[in-house]
Amino acid sequence: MCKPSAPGAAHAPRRRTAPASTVRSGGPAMTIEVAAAPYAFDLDVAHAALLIIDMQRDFLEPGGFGAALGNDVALLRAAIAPTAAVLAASRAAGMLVIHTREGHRPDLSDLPPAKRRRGRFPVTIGDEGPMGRILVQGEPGHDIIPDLAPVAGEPVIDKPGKGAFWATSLGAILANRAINQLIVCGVTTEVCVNTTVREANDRGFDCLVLSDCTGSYFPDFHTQALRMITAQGGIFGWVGASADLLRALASSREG
Ligand code: C5J
Repeated sequence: MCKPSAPGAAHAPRRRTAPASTVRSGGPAMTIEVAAAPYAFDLDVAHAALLIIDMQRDFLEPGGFGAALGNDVALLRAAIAPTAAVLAASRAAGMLVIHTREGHRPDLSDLPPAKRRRGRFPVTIGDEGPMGRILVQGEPGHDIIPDLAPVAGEPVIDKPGKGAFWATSLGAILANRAINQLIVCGVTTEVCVNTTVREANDRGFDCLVLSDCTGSYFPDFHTQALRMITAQGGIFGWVGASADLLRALASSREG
């Protein structure tokens, strides 16, 4: 049983052999303890993936769709530097990295009319926006921001909904790689991050959400969305800080 531990509290990560029940296939695995709430997360690098949700130009860049709706993109951009550090460390550790993008086919055949109508905005999904057609695959605004661009071999999941599992091949990709833990970064905390974590939880994944690698246009939603994850003993998963994950990954590299 892990002891409660505060994210951000500096300590040397402990290594332990994971019970076989925490591993989907293969034998026992070495895990590294990452400080988190509501208690430490036992990271099993060989069976974990970094999942970066919707770090797209339209949500994060000044002049994108999010900004055009009057949102302060600086609130989301604060997550870029910590996520870039986690991305680099995850690649160095050989962890599977998966990126997602919210968007729709150019013919909009996968865009539910209800989603298009919602908000009664003057310009909406599929319309011409500041960075091409809004949330349409292939348009500049749909791209992942350059700081977090995927590299060859990293799956990019195009998702038509808020959750990354719905109507995508994410579940199959994770099953084929025997992944049972997800380190989750991205935007926005209360929408696509939260929806994906809930989907993952129901599918049996342990999720560690990094508080400083996620963001919302509404700071109170960010705080409450993270609280919802860790409430009731971690009803949807764990919340930690990137510094603690980086420390744990560094310790695993040291052998
Ligand atoms: C939203 C998302 N907020 N990626 N999308 O519409 O969270």
